[in-house]
Amino acid sequence: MRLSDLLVYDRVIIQCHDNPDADSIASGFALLTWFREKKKDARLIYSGRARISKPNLILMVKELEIPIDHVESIGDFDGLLITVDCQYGAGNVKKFDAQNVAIIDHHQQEVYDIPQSEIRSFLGSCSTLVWDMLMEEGFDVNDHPDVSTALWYGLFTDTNGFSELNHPIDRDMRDSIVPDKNLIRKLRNSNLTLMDLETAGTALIRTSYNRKNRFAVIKTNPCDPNLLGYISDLAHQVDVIDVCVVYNEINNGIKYSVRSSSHEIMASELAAWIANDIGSGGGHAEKAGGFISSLRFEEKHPHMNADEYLLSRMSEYFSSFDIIYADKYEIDPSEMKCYKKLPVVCGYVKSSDVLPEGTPMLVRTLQGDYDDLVSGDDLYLMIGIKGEVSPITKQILEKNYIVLDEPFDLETEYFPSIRNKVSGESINLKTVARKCISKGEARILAKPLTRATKVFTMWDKDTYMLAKPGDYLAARKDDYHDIYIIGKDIFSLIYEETSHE
Ligand SMILES: [Mn+2]
Repeated sequence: MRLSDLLVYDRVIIQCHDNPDADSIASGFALLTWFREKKKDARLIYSGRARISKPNLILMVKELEIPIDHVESIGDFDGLLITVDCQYGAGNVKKFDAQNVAIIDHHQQEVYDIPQSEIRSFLGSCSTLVWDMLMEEGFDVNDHPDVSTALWYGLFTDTNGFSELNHPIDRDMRDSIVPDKNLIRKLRNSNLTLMDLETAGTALIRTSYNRKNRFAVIKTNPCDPNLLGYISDLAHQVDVIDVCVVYNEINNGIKYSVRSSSHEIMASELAAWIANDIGSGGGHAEKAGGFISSLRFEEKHPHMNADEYLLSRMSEYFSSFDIIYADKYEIDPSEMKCYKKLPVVCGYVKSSDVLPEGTPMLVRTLQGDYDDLVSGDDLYLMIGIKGEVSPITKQILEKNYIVLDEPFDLETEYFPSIRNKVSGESINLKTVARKCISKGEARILAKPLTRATKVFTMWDKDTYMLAKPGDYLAARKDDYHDIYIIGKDIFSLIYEETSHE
């Protein structure tokens, strides 16, 4: 769905979820501003029992002059009702009768009967989603300082001060928006109430600790989600706790923060594991978070409560995977088959075609960010079929690939981009990427895995590659310790079986 699809309606009501948070208010405010600029009769509302009462939200609404109203009813309404940061008909938003409804949200989808929906559960905030949709319409939020500050703060609060954010679109918004720093400072200093302090204290007293696997699970009473981040940051520093999960039940679901100081457990991976197929979770190696919707939870686990689920899911986690350290691991060639690489179409970009020689840049992909320096023949960026980027020299590119002068495109959630670290300018590589075809004749040994496996490769001993059951464990035929993982979805596209010769 595009925002411009919604311009057929002249009257628009934008509804935040009940007990709205900063993300919901910011998303609604940005949409309101856009619809009003398009000369629509638009208003921003919320409902439910509780009025906005948190000090930071009161300040946000006042300082940014956000015209949001609390309502009990919307009367007889024949325009368009849009629910933001929530889904029409879900338990956390009052359901009003409306002829036309749209949904803009970043939680796991739980409502399927509204055709006008834009739900991207991989994003850290609804603010990011609205920002991206506004960009698509050519609307530059930086022309509206109040909207910019609101959106930036929406993402900030929904990702525990950016510490649990991981999607490149979230990072793009964070880096391209210039918020009102002064106001942000005031908002940060009015984030918690005395009641929240007490909530944190009570939660810490009730820490439940698992000695064998060195993890802690802490439940808090309903509170601001940011409190979960603070509590987990504290627990994370305890010597005997390697991993901790802090959660509460709020806004129609389970909200949780994860921290890990074990290099064998990435917080982002554990957060996704906890959410499984009933929520979404992610973040960084050390800090991550997630959300599980009550509806999906009750469907899947009708006889469990949140405490039982989290404790059992955590215990299960520790016996759910194998670990391979490539430099010490001995593969068994007799249980593996030999494969050769098929010609695969990839993309490449000559760095100095995009930015001046010597410019420091940030390369941004779905898999993460990394820094590099623009350098003529010495730095080309290879773009793989999953949108992953790796640096390569001109010499190696020409040795291993047939280089074509044709545009390269990819169906992907995020096409890699680079950011000039001097000017801050961001460039989508889609406009400059060219095609090349691999001609590698290299042979590998591989086998599908039956259990989740973490592989620490020879080149990176700090972070692991994660395989799910069905993914392939591979080793180069000329070096049995060069072990890595190939996803099952791409394995058959890249490799074909060959004889052991
Ligand atoms: Mn949100």
